[in-house]
Amino acid sequence: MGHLGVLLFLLGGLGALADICEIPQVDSKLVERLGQRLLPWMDWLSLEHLNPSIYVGLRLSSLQAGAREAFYLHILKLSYQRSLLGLTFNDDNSDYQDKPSMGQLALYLLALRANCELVEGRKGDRLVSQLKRFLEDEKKAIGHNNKGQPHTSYYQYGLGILALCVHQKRLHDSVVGKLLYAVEHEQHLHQGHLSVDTVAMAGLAFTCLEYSNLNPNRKHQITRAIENIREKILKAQTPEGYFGNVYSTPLALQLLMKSSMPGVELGTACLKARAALLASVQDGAFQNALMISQLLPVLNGKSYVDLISPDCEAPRVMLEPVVETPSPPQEVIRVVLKVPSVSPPYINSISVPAGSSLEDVLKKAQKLRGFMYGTQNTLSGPFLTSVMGKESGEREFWQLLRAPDTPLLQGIAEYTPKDGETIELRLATW
Ligand code: B12
Repeated sequence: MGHLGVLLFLLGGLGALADICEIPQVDSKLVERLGQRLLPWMDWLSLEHLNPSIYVGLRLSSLQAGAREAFYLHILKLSYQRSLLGLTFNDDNSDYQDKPSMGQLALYLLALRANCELVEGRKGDRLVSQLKRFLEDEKKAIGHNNKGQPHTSYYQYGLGILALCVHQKRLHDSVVGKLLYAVEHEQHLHQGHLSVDTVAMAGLAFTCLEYSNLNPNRKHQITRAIENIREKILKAQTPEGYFGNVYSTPLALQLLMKSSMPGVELGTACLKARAALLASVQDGAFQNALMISQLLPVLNGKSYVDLISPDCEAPRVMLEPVVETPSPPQEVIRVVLKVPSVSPPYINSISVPAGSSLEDVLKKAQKLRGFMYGTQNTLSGPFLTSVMGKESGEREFWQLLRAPDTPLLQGIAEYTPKDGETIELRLATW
């Protein structure tokens, strides 16, 4: 090979490299600061606040919480098994409502796998059957003609398939088929615009199935669906570099990472997404524990699919709790709170200290009378379920917007309105 040949060969090699989605290491102090935000959550041990996603995120990260982490898994097991398998001491029906949902059960199974456990034995079999039953029910809700919708969401449907797959539990082709259909006929996944989170989760489930070859009859369809999803996600990249938005980028990267797409500048797209993510981490955009738990694996080059064979011996840095210094008293700001979709419509200007969350604004408005709201705790934090006594119905939700028409990217506990801002609560469908 002449000089020119060598040069072309090297350039070709570099080009091929650029097609692979790789996330180079990030500053370890930045990662540690993110991990530290999870620690207070690990002291919150009621069933309502237990969050298997936090455990999964930590185990797939470069960080550990030592005895705290082990204790957290122990409590997760006690609480989840008790409420799922009915191993309660006072067996009344009152805690029925506390039963974990399909997605929560799936995350619990991921947490077990993150500790290198496989669901086995009588208890394990019952958990697996329960998750399979959930998926069968959802399959029925979607229906033979695929016209229906799952009771939960396609996000949870994908999560359920992924969790069984990392435990090498086989699902009927028809259950996988519903998710394949939804991805192929995108409009079934969402109304309006693409939910990058949902397709990324489906992609993670399919990647696990492809790797484990659990549904050989669907092999080609699965491979095509993964390609299709990768293309969709790449198309959803914003000028700043996010796939979808800042909060869907971690799951999108979990899917794209380590993959390659011939003829596509995947490497460049991923580096751009990484840069955008790091800038927003530095800006403090990652306060939510669930979001941090989806991001930490990415910063350690891992994805949920790695739970097929997790590395439980990998060295991880011990997290030290930080002592928060109380912030000095803040100036007062005014936020306009608006609820046009009730009659009579509600509008009021609320004064709160700068840096208050939207939840603080809602609390203050309620205290001042004339405003009412209700929340339900979820793995993402408090979810607004009712406003002025009006509960959101089936496939409805109380959407949070900054006037005139910008949906917020954070929930009521994290969003901090600025002085003079107008926040609208709008009953919307999804
Ligand atoms: C499906 C979904 C929805 C559905 C939920 C309905 C349903 N029956 O499933 C709908 C469309 C209603 C919804 C609404 C909102 N969502 Co949403 N949602 C999701 C999604 C795709 C999956 C959630 C899930 O099933 N998790 C798995 C199960 C096992 O966990 P879970 O805790 O039991 O699930 C419940 C909660 O997640 C809750 N929920 C859904 N979204 C949100 C958002 C917040 C802030 C909270 C507190 C709760 C919550 O609904 C789930 C079902 O009950 C996630 C994506 C992701 N990466 O997590 C985004 C996501 C969590 N949502 C997000 C946002 C911003 C919202 C809204 C605030 C948007 C808005 N401007 O109004 C609203 C919530 C407003 C409110 N009333 O409090 C962001 C949160 C980012 C962050 N910083 O935390 C995410 C990450 C999407 C994104 N990439 O932007 N969402």
